[in-house]
Amino acid sequence: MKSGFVSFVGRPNAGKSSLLNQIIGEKLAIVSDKPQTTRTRIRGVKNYADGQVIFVDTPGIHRPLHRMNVRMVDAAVETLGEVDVVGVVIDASESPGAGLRYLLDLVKDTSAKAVLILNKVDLVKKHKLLPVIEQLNKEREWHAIVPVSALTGDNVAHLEEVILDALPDGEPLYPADYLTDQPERDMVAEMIREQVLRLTRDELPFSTAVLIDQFQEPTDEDTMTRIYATIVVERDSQKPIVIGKGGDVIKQIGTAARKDIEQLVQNRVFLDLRVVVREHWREDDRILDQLGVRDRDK
Ligand SMILES: Nc1nc2c(ncn2[C@@H]2O[C@H](COP(=O)(O)OP(=O)(O)OP(=O)(O)O)[C@@H](O)[C@H]2O)c(=O)[nH]1
Ligand SMILES: [Mg+2]
Repeated sequence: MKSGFVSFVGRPNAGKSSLLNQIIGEKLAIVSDKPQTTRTRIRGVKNYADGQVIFVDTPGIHRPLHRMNVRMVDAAVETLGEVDVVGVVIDASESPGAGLRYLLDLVKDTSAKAVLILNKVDLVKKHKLLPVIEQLNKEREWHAIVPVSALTGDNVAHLEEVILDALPDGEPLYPADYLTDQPERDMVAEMIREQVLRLTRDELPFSTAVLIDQFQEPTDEDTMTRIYATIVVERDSQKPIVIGKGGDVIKQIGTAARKDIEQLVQNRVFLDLRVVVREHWREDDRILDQLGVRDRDK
């Protein structure tokens, strides 16, 4: 039997969370077309006939301008010294730039086996992929280079084989029915934030957070799951954007998030959303702790 940890690290938007979800077959991490979506590490555990893999999704590595972003990047970088395999996820449809350079330098010193994952191959013509592989092959000794599409699932099973094979011998570290380290409450907050990301633009996605104020499990008298949540924004001017004309945006956020949450909790959900302004919350350690923008292991 094999067992161990693999972290997915890469630039924002490379498709790390999509890949985690594709492998696990459940939506463990929210995904958006905006960068810096993931803010914490997210574990997903998968069992195979010959082993167990703990996949760790991480926030995208970027230049941090706020305290929150320092925590995010730290959470990703820390995994480099803790895992057995590092999956360096690269958006193969993007031309290489300074960000990629920084990422490759960062993973240079990891003692973990490094697997280069070229994602989004559904967007790239094969003949254009080969020079990219050749170029990146010169960068370091890769344990393997695996092109995949996290979106279509193309070649993902092969990637899983490569990862499992690279892990040390060992017994499973988690019980067979263990899926993720994320508490349900956190997943609910993330599902709401995912809809905020989907329905807003510009600075809003970056300066929004979601706090769960109350999570009422169903009882014999009240069979609904009742959730009260707060959407935090940074400035007064952002509040009306999240709420929308006559409340239409927040209504859309609520309706869409509720569908996902009902799927998650397997029950009918009453969802109450409010919006509050907390200036500079991205610099506020107390709020960041509350939001779980931190290492869950510490
Ligand atoms: N065409 C295509 N799009 C993809 C693929 N993988 C991810 N995407 C899209 O790329 C965008 C970013 O995906 P995420 O999974 O959120 O990326 P991430 O690396 O987790 O991003 P951060 O959390 O911001 O670091 C989303 O719009 C995805 O739908 C892929 O294989 N093909
Ligand atoms: Mg992500």
